[in-house]
Amino acid sequence: MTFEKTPGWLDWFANPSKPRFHLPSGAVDAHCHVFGPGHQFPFASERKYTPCDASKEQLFALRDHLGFDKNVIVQATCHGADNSALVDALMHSQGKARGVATVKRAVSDAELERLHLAGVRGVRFNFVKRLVDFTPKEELLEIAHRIKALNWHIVIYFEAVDLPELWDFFTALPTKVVVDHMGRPDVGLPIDGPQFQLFVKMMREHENIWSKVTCPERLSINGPKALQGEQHAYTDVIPFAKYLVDHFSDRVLWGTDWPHPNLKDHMPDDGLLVDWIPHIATTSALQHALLVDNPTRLYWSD
Ligand code: 0GY
Repeated sequence: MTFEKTPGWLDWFANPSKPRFHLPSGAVDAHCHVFGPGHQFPFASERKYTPCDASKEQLFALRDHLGFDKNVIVQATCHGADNSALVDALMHSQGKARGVATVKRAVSDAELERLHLAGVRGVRFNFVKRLVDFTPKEELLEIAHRIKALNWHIVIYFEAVDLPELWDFFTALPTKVVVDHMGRPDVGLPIDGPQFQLFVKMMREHENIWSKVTCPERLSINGPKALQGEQHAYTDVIPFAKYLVDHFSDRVLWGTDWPHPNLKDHMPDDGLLVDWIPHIATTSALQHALLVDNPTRLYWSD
């Protein structure tokens, strides 16, 4: 089957630079995706966008080029609850990838067991309205209790403006909970203002809640301007990510978000994204926690 990309869709950056920042041995890219390829793993009929292809081979080549040791591959919404492309990537990773799946309430125990054997260690609940249709919270809670038995965790994706309404649900989840992209703060607002501090409060009061300090290219208002020969880009996102790394160093993760779905203005050079890391994790101890210890504990504890 062939698919027409969503008009204006930006393809991933084909020749990323070699990072100047040397990743520590054992580093994990803890948030990335595979898309199709569509002829092998068709995109879901309920998808809100049709991406370019981004195969497991291309992901593994990027991993090696950037200097990562492993990947955590997160089910992208364009594949709905069909985890075939994810499972195929995990099975071909030689133990170097773990996964976060999307499942529906009707998923069987045998299917959960199959996903576990392939390397899945979590499920993703998505609340970003432009990406998914609404799923009733009681269904999600039922899934949460079933996957708890497998010692999996839950990845949640939402916009910062929706946190007040979702707070009670998130804070009642029975597993470890990992928030995508710092809960998508508006980085034009002050770091000590009510929006970001509500997120900080959730992490402070709930020690089961972790955060990915990811996606400066998605959250930045300034954009990549400083990429032109400057030291680093996305400077407006740095204080937010650094705050979380400094305050919750044992509950933060970092990932590229390759192949960067739904970027409208520019596509980042993944090598330069890696060069952003030492600006948010400013000591080798913090870098080791962020890139090695935390993801290894969460995804490779067995
Ligand atoms: C991300 C962010 C986005 C998309 C998805 O699964 C997805 O479709 O996660 C987005 O559009 O903000 O984490 O890759």
